[in-house]
Amino acid sequence: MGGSEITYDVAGAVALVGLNRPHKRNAIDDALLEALRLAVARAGSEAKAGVIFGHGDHFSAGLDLAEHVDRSPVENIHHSRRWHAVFAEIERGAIPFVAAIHGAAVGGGMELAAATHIRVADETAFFALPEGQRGIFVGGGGSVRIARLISAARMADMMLTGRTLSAADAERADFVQYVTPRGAALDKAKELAARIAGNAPLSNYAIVQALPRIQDLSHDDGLFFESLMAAMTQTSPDAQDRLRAFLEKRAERIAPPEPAKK
Ligand code: 1HE
Repeated sequence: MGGSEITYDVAGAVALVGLNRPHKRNAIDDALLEALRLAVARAGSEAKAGVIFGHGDHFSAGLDLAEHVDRSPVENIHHSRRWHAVFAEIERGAIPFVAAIHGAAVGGGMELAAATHIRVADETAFFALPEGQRGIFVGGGGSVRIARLISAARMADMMLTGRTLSAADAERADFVQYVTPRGAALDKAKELAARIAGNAPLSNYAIVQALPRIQDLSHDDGLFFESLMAAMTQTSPDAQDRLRAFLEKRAERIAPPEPAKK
């Protein structure tokens, strides 16, 4: 697909989108971004959930710094807006995405992960925002998405001091939702994506589209929007079938969480 900078596969109902510039630590250049856009659009039409992961030893080293040095200010604005458009297709597109992260997820790599809906990191994962050291600023939506996930205070700390977060730090900071042993993030992400793909498509769509928008509304408007979404989903044939399945004891029961490992 669009050269080899992205790999694309579908396994069952799950699209697997792999960043594939391992020799450059999956640094994101224009070609990779365009291939990512195509892969995300294809996933939205062919799959019910997607996983984004990195080939090689890292998730992504962020912006391709070699390509970046030659841009004028106006070219920079257009470049940043292209990142915004592609990441918006992930965050508010047709299907939910899970990021499987190992090694570096830095700068634009962390911004890409922030555009997905669930982040799984293995123990080797680390997160950094070296923009301050590089003399630049985030441009892939991080000031909105990362700041909302981990707080603007934590993000400022990372950008100003170069503080690096481990997988465990990132989980404590609410950036990462699952931490796995080394090498297990992709399998866990696939397992979660397969589970997500089994949900009612309209509920998944409402979660992807409505939930982030509701966070941008006032309390009262948010509650009203919620009622509209509730009415839309709960009167769908899919919901009626699934509610009946529960009442007729054909649906899976909710299991309590597994006891924590000692
Ligand atoms: C790159 C990039 C890159 C590696 N652009 N070429 N991002 C950064 O500031 C992160 C910069 N990268 C690193 O700190 C390290 O490369 C890593 C910690 C990610 C990995 O270290 P390591 O030892 O495995 O690899 P390496 O030897 O540093 O790099 C291997 C090659 O990848 C080398 O190229 P080579 O031709 O000399 O082999 C590196 O130059 C190349 N490489 N990272 C270009 N980022 C929308 S705005 C977003 C703003 C940002 O993303 S700022 C953060 C940028």
